[in-house]
Amino acid sequence: MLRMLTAGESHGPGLTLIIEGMPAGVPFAASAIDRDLARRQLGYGRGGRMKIEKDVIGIRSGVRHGKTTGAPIAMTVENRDYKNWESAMTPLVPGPETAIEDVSLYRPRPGHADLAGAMKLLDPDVRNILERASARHTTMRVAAGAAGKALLAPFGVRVVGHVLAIGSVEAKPDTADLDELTKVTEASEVRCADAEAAQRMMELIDATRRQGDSLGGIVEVIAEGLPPGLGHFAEWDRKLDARLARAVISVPAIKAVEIGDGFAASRLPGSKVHDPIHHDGARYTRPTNHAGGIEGGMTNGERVIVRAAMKPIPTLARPLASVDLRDHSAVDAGKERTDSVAVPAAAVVVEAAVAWELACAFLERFGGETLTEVTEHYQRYRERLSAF
Ligand code: EPS
Repeated sequence: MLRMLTAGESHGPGLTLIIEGMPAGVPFAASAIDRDLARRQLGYGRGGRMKIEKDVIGIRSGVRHGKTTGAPIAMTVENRDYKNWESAMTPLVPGPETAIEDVSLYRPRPGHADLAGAMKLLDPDVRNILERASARHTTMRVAAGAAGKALLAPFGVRVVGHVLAIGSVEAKPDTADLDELTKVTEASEVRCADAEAAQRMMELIDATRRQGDSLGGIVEVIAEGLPPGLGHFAEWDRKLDARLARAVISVPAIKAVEIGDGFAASRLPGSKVHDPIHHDGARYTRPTNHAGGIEGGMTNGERVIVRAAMKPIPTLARPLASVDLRDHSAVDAGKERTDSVAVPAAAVVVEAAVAWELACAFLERFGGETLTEVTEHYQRYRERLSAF
């Protein structure tokens, strides 16, 4: 079983990820992780913080000479901004020169974790809550996703995320080819495969930023090359769609998840929703993929398609009404430096969340101590499947 844990505050010394259960012998390149970390940092609408940070992975254990060893993999990313926040975030007891009120935040932002977290901890200073609830920690979700991709890559599995909407602007990408989609998406400042919509998205972001406001959007992740039978039909917590939904909705600001046609399927009759079954002499084929590659909680061999809706970022340059948690007086919500739109970054984070969950399901199905054993289990299944 693969498992992982992340740690780290937004303005603390750095971020940590520990992965356990990765088989030995998986080719594992820091450069591939850095590429995904850099993709997450891009995107029109990001704020000043991304000019400070340049996320670079440090591999501390579990990888030797470019391959996993079977031991826990520990990875770190430094927060360059920490040097500007040391008095606020030092793990040491602060000296008399630190004015605690200056490094605390008492004005919760509607939509952020601030108020619910303050009531949970019964602490009027929301600093401890916002530091951990910040989307900064998604850096390590992306690193975990890159590790998941490293496990899946030898089996020809690809996972690609892109932006389908920002605010009211919807994209209509006209390609289903993953190479083409990837090429256009990687060249787009909003990670959108529809160039005309991308232009309108950037105009909308500019106008929204001028008004001190923020925007959400919709991202889509496509996974290609998965064998059938990942996940399980038998029990609620082993269903792959359930696991993907949990992984994706745990990404900050994600409020809804769809598999395949999702909500739209509820408005159509069954004859327009379910994908007919054919056989071409060599394998089962499906002329359509409304199911998004998952039936009965298992992959069916088609592309897995997951969409996620992101709400607008809660920190607003023109803040909403709030209350000072020390005396309950009416105040404007706190405003820290922020992004106005992080949907392009969310496409990379959701891609990583999906890749990680698929890697977990893959290893549960074909598990082994080494990549060689996993490959043998996978190939044996493929042989049996082709005769089925
Ligand atoms: C965030 C606020 C901003 C974002 C941050 C998430 O940070 P800061 O308060 O330092 O300007 O840039 O995202 C990241 C640092 C990141 O790496 O994605 C928030 O409040 O959630």
